[in-house]
Formats: sequence, structure tokens, C-alpha cells
Amino acid sequence: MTTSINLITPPGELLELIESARRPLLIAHIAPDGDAIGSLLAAGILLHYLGKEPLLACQDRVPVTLRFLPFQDQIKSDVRDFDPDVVIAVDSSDPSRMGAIYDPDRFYQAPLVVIDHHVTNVHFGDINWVEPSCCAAAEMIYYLMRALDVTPTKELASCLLTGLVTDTRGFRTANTTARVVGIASKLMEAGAPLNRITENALNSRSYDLISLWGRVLGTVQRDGGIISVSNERAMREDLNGIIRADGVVSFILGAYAAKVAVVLTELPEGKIECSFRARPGSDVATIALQLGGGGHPLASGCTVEGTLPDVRQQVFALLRETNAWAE
Ligand SMILES: [Mn+2]
Repeated sequence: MTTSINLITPPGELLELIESARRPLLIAHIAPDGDAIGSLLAAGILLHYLGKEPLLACQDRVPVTLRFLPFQDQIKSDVRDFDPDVVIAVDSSDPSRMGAIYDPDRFYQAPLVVIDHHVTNVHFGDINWVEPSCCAAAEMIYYLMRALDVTPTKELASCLLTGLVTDTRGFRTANTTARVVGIASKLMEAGAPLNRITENALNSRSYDLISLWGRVLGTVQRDGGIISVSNERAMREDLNGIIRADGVVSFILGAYAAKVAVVLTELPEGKIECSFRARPGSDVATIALQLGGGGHPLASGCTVEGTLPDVRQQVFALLRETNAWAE
């Protein structure tokens, strides 16, 4: 028995623009994750296969855990010599996510295409393909690939599966539908190594990161349904420039009593980065949006000016306002 997948069709004007493009500039968001890099590389391989000359760009370096991906060493952080005829932003909910790569003065003649799955996307492109029902931007690149009638190579399939695996934390999030698992199965048939991807992208971390987890978890506290930790600058002085305690926010949400998990990270410049996760039934997209950030109902974030105690107070007040259980 062959299973068929209910495909989502990209907008016709997007397909036409891609077919006519010669030199697309593809941009992944700052502080890239597995979906940003996986979608960027997959889109790049796809466009290259179609005879285009794409340039792949990201302001920040590819995380060590994703350096097993094919062609990741070809991602540029400087695009000054490139003159694109179309710019495509992947997995980015607002223009600031493109960081220093996107220069509106230089690229004003090139249409800007947005391919994203965040419900908070502000539709900042000339063409906006936004599918909040998709678990990852990589799922959308899969539909794009199918719409363009391309059969995935092992490399393309590996990049797409990395996006699916990381944004669903190993097919465990609430938006992991049968369709997503069906796509993952097709990508494995094309040669994508699920176990290798999971081990690299989800299960590998530095000793410094584990040390930071230890210190950050030492601050854990529970207030009603809110479980929270703080990641202070002083905790990280001996940790070789590591900033974020990646993965902690999902881990602490596992507390039986938790409805919402909050990680407050003091950034080097003194601002506070807030990461939110919620169990199904609660919503943290609203609070992130109110504080100038974005994301999904169950996973969101923002960066706020102020000291850690002040931002904590502000965040907790907003959470109590928007969620009755938080009392
Ligand atoms: Mn994503």
C-alpha cells in the first residue's frame, strides 16, 4: 500500500517568481535553529537543482550541532558582492529576524518573499506564504519541492528532515500530525538518516552548556502554574561565551504543576530575553506579541529592555492577566 500525503499548494505567484528567478538570495533568521538552517539548505539545494544560482545567508554562525548537514559551510554572513533578483526569507516572522543580511536600500528592486509557519508572522514581504498549520518551515519547503515536481536527493531530504525533527523536538510537539510523520517517512525513504539527525541536532551538547543548565536549574521556582528559571550574566563568566541554556524551557515545562514555562536570559548588552513554552490549552503567543516578540501559542519569545527583576515582574503580571490559572 502506498500512502499519499495531503499536500499544501504554494501560492501561484510564488511558484512563478521562483521559476523566473536567476539569482535568489535565501535568508535564515538570526540565532538560527535546525528549522532555519534545514529550510535554508533545502531551499538552496532545490533552487540549485532547478538551474538557479542561489546564495544562502545567515547573519549568525551555524550551530555546532548542525554542522553535519551538507553544504552548511557554504552559508555566507556577508552578501555585499551579491546582486539578487529575488530575496526569500525562511522561518522568519518579522523583518528584524533577517538581521544584518537584509539591506532594504540595496535590495529594493528584488521582490521579498516570506516563507514561514509562525502564527505571529507580520507579512513583511511582497509575497507572503505563511502556514501556521505547518510544524516547521521545512514542511513548507517540502510542499514547495513537490509543487515544483522535484524528487528529493538524500541531501535535500536530510535538510528537510532536520527541520521537522528540531521544530517538533523529535516528533513530540502537539503539532506533529500524521501528515508530518508521513512526510518524515518519505524523507527517510529518500535516504535521510533520522537517527543521525536526532543524535546530532537534538541529543548533542557541550559540557559548558550542561554546566550552564546546572546553574540555571538552581534558580527554578514555581508560582501557581508558572515554572521559571533565570539565566544571569554572572553565571556564565567562565563558560566560553555561551549565552542561552538551550532546551531548559521545554524541560522545566515537564513539571506536573506547570502550565507555562519561562526562561529569563540576561543578554550581554543588558536586555532580557524571555522564552515561553505552554502546555496545550494555554497561550504564550499573546504575551510575547505584547512585549514586542512573536511565536506560536505553545512556544514564543521576546526581548525586553530592563533589569532581570523588573522584567520578571512585568512578565508575571502579564501572565496572570491573560491566564486565570496563573493566580
Ligand atoms: Mn521553524
